[in-house]
Amino acid sequence: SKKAIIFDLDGVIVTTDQYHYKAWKKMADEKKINFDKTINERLRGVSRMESLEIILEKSEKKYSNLEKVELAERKNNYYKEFLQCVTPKDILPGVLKILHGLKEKGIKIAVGSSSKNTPIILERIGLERFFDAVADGNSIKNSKPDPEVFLLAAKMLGTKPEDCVVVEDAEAGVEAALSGGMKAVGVGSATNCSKADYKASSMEFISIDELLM
Ligand code: B16
Ligand code: MG
Repeated sequence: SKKAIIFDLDGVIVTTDQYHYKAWKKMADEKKINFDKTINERLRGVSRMESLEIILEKSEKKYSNLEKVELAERKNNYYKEFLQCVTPKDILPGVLKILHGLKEKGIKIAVGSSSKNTPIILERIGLERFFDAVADGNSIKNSKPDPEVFLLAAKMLGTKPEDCVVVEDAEAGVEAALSGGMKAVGVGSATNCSKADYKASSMEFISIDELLM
């Protein structure tokens, strides 16, 4: 059976995915760039600058690198304002039960997130000292679908990739897990992702035995 579970953060542990959407939407509206929930689905698990590039596909204006950095910073400032109202109530259904159950069984748990805001979010939801390892956007060069963040988490745990299961809400994250040689469980938005080894609409409907398949 598997020895470690690596959890994505936004959209798996906590509902911050809606705040990413709101913050990008505010920036896009100000710049009169078309942006909607369908385009937003492509941003799940993708880094901040790569997300901006996807949004700018709909823009007639060409932005310089400096302007792009400014737009990304503007979005991140909006996002950080939304993060100030995040509390433990934003932890998604079923998550705490699974996390405590895994701990009781002595199974290692890690976070593998593209987000540079991971430390702030974990603090806001009161889980900053809960995980055996945290790999995030601050410590990687290549974001999902590259497996770097999950391979780093496995290394920090001292667990071989083939003994890890990743829980993801993003297609890019499922691909990252598989290309890192790990199993992938798709939840939420990733329920549509055909490549996932196992799928459930919410963590509420996954048992520990199913995670350890
Ligand atoms: P930041 P995850 C990802 O987090 C989000 O899904 C994605 O929408 C976001 O662009 C990315 O983090 C970077 O976030 O701007 O906070 O560094 O799903 O990998 O936990
Ligand atoms: Mg996610």
